[in-house]
Amino acid sequence: MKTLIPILGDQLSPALSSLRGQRQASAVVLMMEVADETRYVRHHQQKIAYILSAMRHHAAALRAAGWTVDYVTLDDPANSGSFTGEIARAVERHAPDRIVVTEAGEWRVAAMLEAWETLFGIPVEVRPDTRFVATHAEFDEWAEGQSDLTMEWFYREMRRKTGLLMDGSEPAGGRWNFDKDNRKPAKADLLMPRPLAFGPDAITQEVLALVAVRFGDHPGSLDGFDHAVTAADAERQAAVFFRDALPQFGDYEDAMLTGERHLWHSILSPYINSGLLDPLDLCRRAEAEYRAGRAPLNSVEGYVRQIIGWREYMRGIYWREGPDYVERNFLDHHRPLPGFYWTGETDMHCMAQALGQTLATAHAHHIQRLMVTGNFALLIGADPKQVHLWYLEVYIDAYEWVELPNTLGMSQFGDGGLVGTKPYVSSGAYIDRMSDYCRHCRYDVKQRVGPDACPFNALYWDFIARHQDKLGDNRRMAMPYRNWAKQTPETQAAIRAQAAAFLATLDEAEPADY
Ligand code: FAD
Ligand code: DLZ
Ligand code: SF4
Repeated sequence: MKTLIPILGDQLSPALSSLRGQRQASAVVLMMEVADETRYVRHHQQKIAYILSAMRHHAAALRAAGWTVDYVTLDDPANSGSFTGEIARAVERHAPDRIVVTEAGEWRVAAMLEAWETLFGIPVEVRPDTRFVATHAEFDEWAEGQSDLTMEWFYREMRRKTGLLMDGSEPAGGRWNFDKDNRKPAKADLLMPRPLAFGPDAITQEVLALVAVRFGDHPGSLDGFDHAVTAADAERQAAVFFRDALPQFGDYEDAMLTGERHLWHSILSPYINSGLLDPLDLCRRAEAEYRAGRAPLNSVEGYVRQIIGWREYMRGIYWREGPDYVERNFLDHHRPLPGFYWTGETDMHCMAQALGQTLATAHAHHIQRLMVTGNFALLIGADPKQVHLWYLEVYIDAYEWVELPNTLGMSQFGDGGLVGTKPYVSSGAYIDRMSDYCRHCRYDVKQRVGPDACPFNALYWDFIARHQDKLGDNRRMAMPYRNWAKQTPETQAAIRAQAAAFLATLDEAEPADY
C-alpha cells in the first residue's frame, strides 16, 4: 500500500505522528513551498526565509534517514500555489492508496485537510499532533469543569500529568508558582548571556535570494539573518540557554533594556513551534538543571510554566473557541494600527526599541509584546483583529494557534476576559519600573499633561475612563477606578483632553507605506 505523507512547514519533527509506523519503502513524504502560505498575511521577510530554509534542511535530514521526499519549491513553474493544489499534483505523480497527515495547526488549514478525502477519492487519515502535552479532548474536559478558564488550574493539571517539578503529589519547593519572585528590573551587564548567531549556509543563502526577490515588499529586512535552521543548530542554541541564561531566566523574565534584544530569554520559540525542538524535552532538561542544583526553582518553574502552562493553554483556547474567535471585539475598538508599527519611527523610545528590534530580527520578548506594543495598541483602541494580523505578520514564531489567543485574548482583551481576567494596560510607570527606556526618551514619564508628558499616561487614564461601563465592575480593576474617581473634574478633563489630542495626531497621520 502506497502512502503519501504531506508534512507542513510547522511539522519539522523527526518523530511526527504521521511518520510513525510507516514503511519507508512504500511511503512518499511530500513537502510543499506554496504561495498561499507565504502570502496569507504579509509575513516578515525573515519569517518566510526561516520557514523555507528549515523546510529544505528538514527534507535533507529525512532523506538521510531513509525517507523518499518529494519536495516542491516555490519557484517550480508547475507549482499550483496551494497545499490542496500540490496534493492533487502529487496524487497524479505517485498514485497513492492513502494519505496520512498530522493535524494542521490552524482552522484555515484544517479545513483544507478535511476536504481531501472527498476531493481525491482516497482515504485520508488525520493523526493527532503528539508534540503537545494535552490532547484536544483533555483540554475540553478540563475546561468543561471550570467556572472560569484560569490558566493556573490548567497548568497544575499539566504538572501532574507530566510529573514535571513534582515531588510525589506535591509541587517541588512546596509552591506551584514563583511569579512573585520573577519581576526584577535588570541592569546593563557585560556578562549578560549572548545567544549564538548562525551564518547562512548555501541552502539558506539560496532561500534568502529567493525571498529578497519575491517578498522584498514585506515588512522587515533580511539583513543579519542569523536564525538556526536545523535541529542541530537549534539544539546548540538550547544548550547555550540552559548553560548561560536559565539560572536568571526567572528573575529577569519581565525586564527590558535599551539595545538588549534577548536578556535572559531562551529565543527558542521559532524552533519549538516549527518542530526543530521538542517542548517537553526542553522542560525535562530545565528540571534536570534544577535537580542538579545548577538553576534555581523560580527560574525553572517559570520556564516550565511558560511551556506546559501558557503555550498549551493558548492552544487549548484556540481550538475550543472556534474559527470565529478572531472576530471578537469586546471593547468595540476600531482604530487602525498606526503606520509606525511597520517602520519603527516614533519618538516614544520604548516603542521604537520594541518595534525596531521586531523589524530587524522578527523577534521581541514577551514583555515587549505585551506591555509595550500590545499595551499601546490597547490604550489607543486599535482594532484587535488588525493588531492580531500585525503580530501574525511580524514574529518569526507566529502561527495562528498561539499568536491569536495571545494577541486578541491576553493582550487586547478582545474576548472580554476569557484568557486574562483584566486588560493588560499600564501607564508609563510600569515601563519605567521594568526598563531603562524612559531615561533615554524625549518624553517625561512622570508627567501626565503637557507637551513633554509620556503618552502612555494620559492614554491609560483615558482608557480607564472610556471603558467604565465595561470594566468598572471588574474586581481586579477596582484600584484604578478608585484612583480615577479621586481626581478632580479639572484634572480628569485635562488628562482626557491630552489623550484626545494625542489620538488626533494618530488619526491625522499618513497610513503605513511599507
Ligand atoms: P521565553 O521567554 O524564553 O519563554 C520560554 C518559552 O515559553 C517560549 O520559547 C515559548 O515557547 C513559551 N511561551 C512563553 N510565553 C508564552 C505564551 N504567552 N504563549 C505561548 N508560549 C509561550 N509566542 C509564540 O510562540 N508565538 C506567537 O506568535 C506569540 N505571539 C504573542 C503575541 C503577544 C501579543 C504576546 C503578548 C505574546 C506572544 N507570544 C507568542 C508569547 C511569547 O511572547 C513568546 O513565546 C516569547 O516571547 C518567545 O521568546 P522566547 O523563546 O525567548 O521565550
Ligand atoms: C508560514 C509558512 C510559510 C510562510 N510558508 C510555508 C510553505 O511554503 N509551506 C508550508 O508547508 N508551510 C509554510 N508555512 C507554515 C504553514 O503556514 C503552517 O504549517 C500551517 O499554517 C499549519 O497550519
Ligand atoms: Fe515609553 Fe513613556 Fe517611558 Fe518614553 S517616557 S520610554 S514613551 S513609557
